[in-house]
Amino acid sequence: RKEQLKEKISPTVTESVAATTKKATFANFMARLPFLVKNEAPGPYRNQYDPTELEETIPKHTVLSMNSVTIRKPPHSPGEAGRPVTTKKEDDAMVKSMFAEASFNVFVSNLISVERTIPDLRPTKCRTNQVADDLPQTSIIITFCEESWSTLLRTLHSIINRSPPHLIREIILVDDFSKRVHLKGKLDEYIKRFPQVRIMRTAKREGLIRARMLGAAAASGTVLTFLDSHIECNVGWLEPLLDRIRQNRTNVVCPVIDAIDDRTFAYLEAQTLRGGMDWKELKFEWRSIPSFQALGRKDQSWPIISPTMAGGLFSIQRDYFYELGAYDPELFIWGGENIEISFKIWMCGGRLEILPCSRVGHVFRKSQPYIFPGGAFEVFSHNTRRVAEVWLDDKYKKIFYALMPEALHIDYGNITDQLEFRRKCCPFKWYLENIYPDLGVPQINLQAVGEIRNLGQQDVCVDTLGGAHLGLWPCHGQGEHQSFSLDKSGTLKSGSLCVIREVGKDGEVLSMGLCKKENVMKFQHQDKELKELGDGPHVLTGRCLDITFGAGAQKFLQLNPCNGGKFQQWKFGLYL
Ligand code: LR7
Ligand code: MN
Repeated sequence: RKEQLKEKISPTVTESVAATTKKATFANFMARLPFLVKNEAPGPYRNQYDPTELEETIPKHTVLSMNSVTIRKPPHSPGEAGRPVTTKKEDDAMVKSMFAEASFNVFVSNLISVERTIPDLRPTKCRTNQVADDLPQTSIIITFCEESWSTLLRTLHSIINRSPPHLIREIILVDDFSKRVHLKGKLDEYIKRFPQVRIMRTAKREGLIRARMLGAAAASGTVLTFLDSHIECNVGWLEPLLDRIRQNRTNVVCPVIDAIDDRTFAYLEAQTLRGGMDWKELKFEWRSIPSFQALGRKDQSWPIISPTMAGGLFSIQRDYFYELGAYDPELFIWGGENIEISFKIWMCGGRLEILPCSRVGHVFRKSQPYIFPGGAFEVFSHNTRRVAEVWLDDKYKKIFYALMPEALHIDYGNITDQLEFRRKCCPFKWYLENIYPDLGVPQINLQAVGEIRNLGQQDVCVDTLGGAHLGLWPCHGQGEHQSFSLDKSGTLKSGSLCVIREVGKDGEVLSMGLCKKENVMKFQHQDKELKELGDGPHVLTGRCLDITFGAGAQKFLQLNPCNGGKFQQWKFGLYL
């Protein structure tokens, strides 16, 4: 009955037993690697994954050698084998309030053993693939901010139980200025049972990027392995990562990230995908593996070349991390660093891969439970803008701004050091052509974006005035009501609304309205002027956008006969 159940939950368990008879070897693994890499000669191989070891039996030897306290589970412990956990109706209120604490189901997480079993979801071949005998040791760095108790402990136990002890130099926890009490003395007390676990605390909120760098600076392993604080490492997760780095120190490798459901904590198999990118916000996205790349893979256990990484889970040789300039230390709190390091790795001579034989589950959640000092949008845009300014060539930078003109108004600080570093790396065009040829470059239909500043007056900008008639206001550099775009056909927009002409009892006014063909205005932006276009392309009416001065210091935005004067000259924030 137990066997049947196992099979149902994890069909791979039975496959692993079958695999013992095959005695497959993988000695030529490296020699048959896909394009782009010169790897060092493979070393002496040994089968490190004993295919006869079932998931449940693997923790034992490690637990003993770690002096860990063995946690005894009740016979029907919830969530075993990665099954979903459901709760009773009467617990709904509790579930809801505890959900708010972490943006995942803390109530359910607390019911599950910190040493629960999870299904081994590796491609079958992984059980017999071999890795080198002399793998480098890794330091594991986990930063956390306000992490829940049970998820943090499950993270730790899963690492310790499912990693060969001699491969872990140390586990460094970096508490990024959490306020929750369980993350103080109680945590210090708990980790005493793990001699290899240390905790560092930041003196102020640093954000995950700088917190990771603090952890890295204290690490002494040959390899650095970064992990999130709500994960579960799966069987044999570590060896393939270290093996690949041993083969070439400039390989940077990620596990496949399985999903731990934020509501039920079910451990769910992730599709085998690679990391991609969306041009808007330079955001990481999962993408399918293109056929040209799939062809280069002999079987499902082969590495997947990935243009970008998700960010949270990867191994990198320590010295190489510093050769790459680590992370840009001016990236704040959360976001952007994953794209930064991905670009860096590829453009500065490294290689980024996802290894299907290495799997780690991560609790995917829809929002963050901690505060973003300064505002989430501001922090994220600051980071992405830095990455765009440093790593995108001019042409591509403009695409970024065309898709995210709001970013033009976000301060991104000084990037001199980053630009200096970048000089020794390949152009972004090289990355696009060689590493991510299928990304595609969006066709941008815009001429200019950003504020529209008058050249005759000091610090006067066109302003939507929040929806009333279009007017003028001192330039504030914050975007919003002063953020416009002019497309190639001459339509002037702010957000999704267009500049339109309305004739009312006070005569003609310019305002913002729905972009209907009958009333949108069109402009030809030439010699700094914004010339009104009449019906049909290139028909000028002879009027230009102008400032009319009223009684006192009153200024109005109007269309007047073009006269080449200073008040009819305008400059956009950015020309594309
Ligand atoms: O200020 C902070 N300080 C921290 O130490 C904010 C966060 N953190 C910690 C946090 O406790 C967690 O351990 O940093 C880690 C990541 O933060 P999460 O879990 O709140 O966010 P996330 O899982 O969405 O983070 C993803 O994107 C981030 C962008 O900066 C990082 O790259 C994370 O590493 C990344 N996580 C993953 O890649 C896991 C897989 C998710 C996907 C796709
Ligand atoms: Mn996370």
